[in-house]
Order: sequence, then C-alpha cells, then structure tokens
Amino acid sequence: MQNKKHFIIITVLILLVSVLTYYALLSIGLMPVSASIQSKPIDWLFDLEFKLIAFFFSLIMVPLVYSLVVFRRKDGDETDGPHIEGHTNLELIWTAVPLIIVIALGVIGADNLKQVLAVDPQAHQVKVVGFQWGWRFEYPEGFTTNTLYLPVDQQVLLNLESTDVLHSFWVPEFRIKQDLVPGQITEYRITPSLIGNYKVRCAEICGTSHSYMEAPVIVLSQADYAVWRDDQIKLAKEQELASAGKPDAGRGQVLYQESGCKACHSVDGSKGVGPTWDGLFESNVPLADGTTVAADEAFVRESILMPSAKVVKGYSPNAMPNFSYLKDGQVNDIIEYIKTLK
Ligand code: HEC
Ligand SMILES: [Cu+2]
Repeated sequence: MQNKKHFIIITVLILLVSVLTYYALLSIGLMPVSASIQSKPIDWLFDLEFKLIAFFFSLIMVPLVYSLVVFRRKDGDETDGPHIEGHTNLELIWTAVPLIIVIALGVIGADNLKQVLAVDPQAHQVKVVGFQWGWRFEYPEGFTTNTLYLPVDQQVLLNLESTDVLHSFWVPEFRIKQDLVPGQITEYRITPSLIGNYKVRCAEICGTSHSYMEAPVIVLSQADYAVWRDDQIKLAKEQELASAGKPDAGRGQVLYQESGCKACHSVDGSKGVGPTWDGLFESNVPLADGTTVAADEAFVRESILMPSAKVVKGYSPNAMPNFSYLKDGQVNDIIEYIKTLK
C-alpha cells in the first residue's frame, strides 16, 4: 500500500534525524567541563532534554520537509486537497503524551533539585563578598583573598553578600548560579570534584564594569589546600604583627597586588577603572565637586576606608568598594607604598 510506504520512510527518517540532531547538540560544546558533584544530576537532566529536543525536532521537521518534497502539487493540478475532519485518537495522544512528559520532567526536576541542594553538615564555610566590580573571599580562619581556593571532594558553603547592588555568583563548571542580594546573605553549596583552575563571573548586569567582575577559582587536592590554608593563616598573623610596627612599602606593594587594588589602579601612569597611583602622593587631586585636595596621608587613608567621601574628578562615586576590613597597619603599609610612587 502506498500510504504504508510513506509511514515507514518517515519513521526511519525521524529516528535517523533524531540521532543525528542529538549528536550534533553534543558535539558543539554547549557544556563546559563538569567540576562539581552537583553538576552530575544537572548534566543528566540536560542530556535527557537534549534527547527529547532532538526527537521532537525531528518529529516535526521530518514530516514537514518530507511533505514539501514528496507531496508537491504536480504541474497543471488545480484540484483542492481532500477534506480532513479531526482525528480523535490522534488528538488524545498528542495531548496525553506531552502532558505525561511535562509531569515526569517536573518530578525529575524536583528530585534533581533535592540532590543539588543536599546539605553536608561537615561543609566548611567561606564568606563571599561581591562588590562593584570584584570579589573578596573571607575565610573563617581570619584571612581574606581575591582568589577563591577550595579543596576537592569536600562540600563548601559559600555565604554570599553584596556591598552595593545585585550580583550573581556563577562558575559555569560548577553549573549552579546564585544571586547576591544587598542586605541579605544567600547560600551556595558546592562540592568541587575536579582539581583545576576556573573563574567566577558575575551573571547579573551590575553597572559599567560588570563584564570585568571576575575572580579565579582554584580547586586543590585536600593536602595542597591544607598547606595553602596554613600558609595563609601564618601570613595573616605575620602581616598583622609586622603592620603593627613601622609601615613598610614592600608589604604595601604586596597588599596592592593581593587585596585587589591592582585591578583598578595602575602604578605606571596608565588609566584604569580608577586613577593611577603614579605621582599621586602629595599631588593636587581635582575632585568631582570642583575643589582640589592635597593627596596627603589623611586623604589616601580616607579614600581607602570611605572611597565615596571625596570622589576624584572624572570618576563616579561608589566606583571603588570600601576596604575598611584592612587593618590600620595594612593601610599604613599601602600609604608607604604609594609614597614611593610619587
Ligand atoms: C573596583 C575598582 C577599584 C579597586 C579594586 C580599588 N579602587 Fe581605589 N579607586 C577607584 C576609583 C574609581 C577611584 C576614583 C573615585 C573615588 O575617588 O572614589 C579610586 C580612588 C582611590 C584613591 C583616591 C586617589 C587616587 O587618585 O587614586 C585611593 C587612595 C585609592 N583609590 C586606593 C585604593 C586602594 C588602597 C585599593 C586596594 C586596597 C583600591 N583603591 C582598590 C577604584 C578602585
Ligand atoms: Cu556584579
């Protein structure tokens, strides 16, 4: 029978195109490498959806294109097509099947979310502060970094805070994304599963330098992490002790690099997000309100602790996050370093 032949051809084509579409979706690299336990159920669900997408794409496109080609109106044929009433069974099927699929996906999704949010009471915690435009990581052991270091195979609870506007914490390799809301602490649980270097980026447009709001994320073996952490604890203690004494430009330079000033302030005269520090000390700095101020120690200290108190001309207020978490001695070290640049 003629009809049966068409059915068989279309069925075979649908299966073929489904498989091809699925592998095409897999091959274009939609997903970065998976680097967390939580990404497993998420990737599994994505895979299921790729399969469904491939199948339904073929189910619709193959009969459409097949009909366009095979059932074209012949030259000189002016007749109308046959009149077709509804087909109750077909309608029941195309209502019931998608309904079942959608309900199943809902159930699977809920179970998936449960797995992703699973709490490990042993999880260690890190406070993550997002600001326009950067990240700071405050460890409970008493040190602060601009790179997020995490041990592999151990759950971490990141407590997310914003000092200004909405931001969003996103490491694509971990898959999960969570907003930072001013005035609230939001939680982000992750169990890194692959040693390597990644990057957190802000995924919520948050102003002119939103696209630069990135920080390295480094996943270490548990042993390496313990060594790194102990180093940081020692370093923080040393810094605190040292800074209590005489200010030191060398330590100031290290702070310049490690507490993130470097991202916005150059020391070679080039303009960045913030003004250069080349020639800053004891110069006359024009301010946004039209006055000028002598860049003495008091001005530099105030600019670090309350950046918006005096805004440099040509820059917007709030463009610099406050660094009031720096210890007095550390601020003195930075001032000492800035003095060497005049
Ligand atoms: C996200 C970008 C950013 C970071 C990070 C940043 N600053 Fe700034 N900074 C600015 C901007 C923009 C200004 C100018 C606007 C203002 O005065 O608030 C500024 C102004 C200053 C000034 C005023 C005088 C001048 O010409 O530079 C000082 C001093 C300063 N920053 C110190 C620091 C120190 C110290 C750090 C690191 C602990 C730091 N800043 C980190 C953006 C930044
Ligand atoms: Cu942001």
